[in-house]
Amino acid sequence: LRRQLHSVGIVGAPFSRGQPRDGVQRGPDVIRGAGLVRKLEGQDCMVKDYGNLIFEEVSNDHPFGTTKQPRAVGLANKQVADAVQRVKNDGYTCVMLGGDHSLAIGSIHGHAACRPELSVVWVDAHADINTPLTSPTGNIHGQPMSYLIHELHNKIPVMPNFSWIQPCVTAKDIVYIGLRDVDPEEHYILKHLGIKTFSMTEVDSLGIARVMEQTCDHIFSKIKKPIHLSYDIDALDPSLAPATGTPVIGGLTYREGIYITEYLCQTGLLSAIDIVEVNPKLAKREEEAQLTASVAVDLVLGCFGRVREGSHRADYKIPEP
Ligand code: 6HN
Ligand code: MN
Ligand code: MN
Ligand code: MN
Repeated sequence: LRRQLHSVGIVGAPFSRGQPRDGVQRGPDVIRGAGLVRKLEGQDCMVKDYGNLIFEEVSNDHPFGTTKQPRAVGLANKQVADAVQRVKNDGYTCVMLGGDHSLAIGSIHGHAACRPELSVVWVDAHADINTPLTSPTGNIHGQPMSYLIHELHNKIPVMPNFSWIQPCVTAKDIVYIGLRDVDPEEHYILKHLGIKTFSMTEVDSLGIARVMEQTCDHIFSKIKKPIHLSYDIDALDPSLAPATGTPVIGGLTYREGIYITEYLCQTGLLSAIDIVEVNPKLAKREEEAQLTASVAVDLVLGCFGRVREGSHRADYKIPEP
């Protein structure tokens, strides 16, 4: 199998205000610490690490209705959107390292500014499609999709620091994989908008290979569109990714999780990737933090040409004695 060369632009987003648990802001550094850049370069990727964004403290960030810390989340996401747009304009496939999943608002928004026709593959135990008015928790990491979908625009109140956000994805251009903890209001929204979902039940019944075939049939039904892959580490089973804020039993195996990335890579259309919700502070032991980070690295490697059968350079020759 011949390797194709990828150019990868990495943006760290050390941000936690989309949910209440401290530590997820250390995600970018623990994922880098597990060897991300070195391993990508080891598989012949051209890597530019743009470093971490710097988020200012926001004072008097009182709730808007029940929604917590809207000003901090709105402001941070504007920075993420600008950064992702820059990475795309520089010609890289963008990897945004979170941080909590609220950051997908900015990542998808910035990506869509450069690639308006994009489709979204959302790999997660959760649907993250609550509106501010349906959210049972008020945590914005459970809401990002609701701000981005055209069909939900009239359900979204105007919140402080959110006025720059315009819906940029259509319900038919979204596929979910790995769902197993969906709130009733979210379930209604998914069905009402006819969004394609592969819950863990479909992963069980179809197998991950047919899930990926059908995912691509769905998003490429008309034209080949660039793919935004938003990968919440809690899609994986907690035995593999224990260091995360909202773990749910019964998740993707390592092989299923990696297969998703290998399959999307070989479409040649992966254009931006989020890896979010790695929280080393929630590990019971240091090994749990390291396991979670190294699985996160393996997901990124799968997105950029790593194949389990192995590979070799096009010009390789067996040495002669
Ligand atoms: N995540 N549905 C719950 C909520 O708070 O809206 C959980 C969200 C989890 C979000 O894991 O990115
Ligand atoms: Mn999740
Ligand atoms: Mn729930
Ligand atoms: Mn999520």
